[in-house]
Amino acid sequence: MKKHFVKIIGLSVLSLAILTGCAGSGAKTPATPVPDPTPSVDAKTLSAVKATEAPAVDGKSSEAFWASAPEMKLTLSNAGALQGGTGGKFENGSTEVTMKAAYDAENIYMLYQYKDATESKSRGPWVLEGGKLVKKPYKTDYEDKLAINWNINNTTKDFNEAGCTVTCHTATDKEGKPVMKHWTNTEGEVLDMWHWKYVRQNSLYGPDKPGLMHDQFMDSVRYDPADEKTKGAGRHADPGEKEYVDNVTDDKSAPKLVFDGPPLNGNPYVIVEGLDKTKPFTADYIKTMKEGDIIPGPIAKQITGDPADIKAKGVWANGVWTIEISRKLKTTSDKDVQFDDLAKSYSFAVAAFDNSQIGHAYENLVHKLVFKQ
Ligand SMILES: [Ca+2]
Ligand SMILES: [Ca+2]
Ligand SMILES: [Ca+2]
Repeated sequence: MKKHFVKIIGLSVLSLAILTGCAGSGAKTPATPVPDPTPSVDAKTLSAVKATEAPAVDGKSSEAFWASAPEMKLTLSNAGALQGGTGGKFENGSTEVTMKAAYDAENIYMLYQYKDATESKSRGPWVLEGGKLVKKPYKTDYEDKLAINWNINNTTKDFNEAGCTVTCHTATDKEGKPVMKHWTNTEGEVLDMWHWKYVRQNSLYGPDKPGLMHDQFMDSVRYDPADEKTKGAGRHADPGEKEYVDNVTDDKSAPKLVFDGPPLNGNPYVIVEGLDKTKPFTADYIKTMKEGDIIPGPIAKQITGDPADIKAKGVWANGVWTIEISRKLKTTSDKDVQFDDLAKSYSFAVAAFDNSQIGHAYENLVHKLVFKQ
């Protein structure tokens, strides 16, 4: 009885955090968390089936095992309310995600499908406007993204009941404006964060080859407005190479590179180093452009190692994203969830970003992945 009581108190505190934290300040209308109507096992649990073939990670659900894998649906909402409504649009700030999972002796595979009316494939591009090159702001020109967080070794307290809510904090930036940041509450609490980024990583090896889902983690580093190094608070890329640089000169007045020929990666809004042919940007290049022409905002890197553990490919068609991913069941990094006991369940939570750097659609829920034997 006592234990039950403590749990209720604990969850009430979490509910309060939901109201006052992530969806709270900065939002014009604080979002009211929707009570979870006694969820069935199926709504909360994703069963990974055995993959009968190694899938092509191509963003198409053409493999036979995907047709028979059970689906789990989850609703992400409140996208417009975050960070003063600066992004995470979707229709009414909400989208429904259908998920499937499969595995073989080596890998886990996942399939996500969700509605997004816009294929947001530019990220701060340079655009010729009125004869001048203008760097578009992230507020209006950003990529689509998807994130999934896993509780590494169940280190993060209350994540398995409440999901990312426990990591969401309201802080104040240098100008005194409220900002929302993620970090875990205690040292040693670590989440594995898989972050798919359409522009920067989907076409890294060409239009028809798998790209990456950026492999990151979240720890307890707190946001301190006086310390620029804590801008990302608890969010970090897995140790290794940085996945991109901005295509700007040091004084930020012009692009650094332009394509020399067609964009071989398939997306004209990103230059992939080592794949696309490029030449330095010069003022003369503008004479070859016409009004509305663009120069990519980011230069993406074909990274390897710890931050490159997850293969992914997203394809947008008719207002729906289909994203297929693959990761080894086990890696050697302590920044990664290890699916090393297939009899266990693994808690995760999902968020989606529509043309948005920070604001995202999310849920105040957590789900469990189990492996069907
Ligand atoms: Ca979009
Ligand atoms: Ca990793
Ligand atoms: Ca990781």
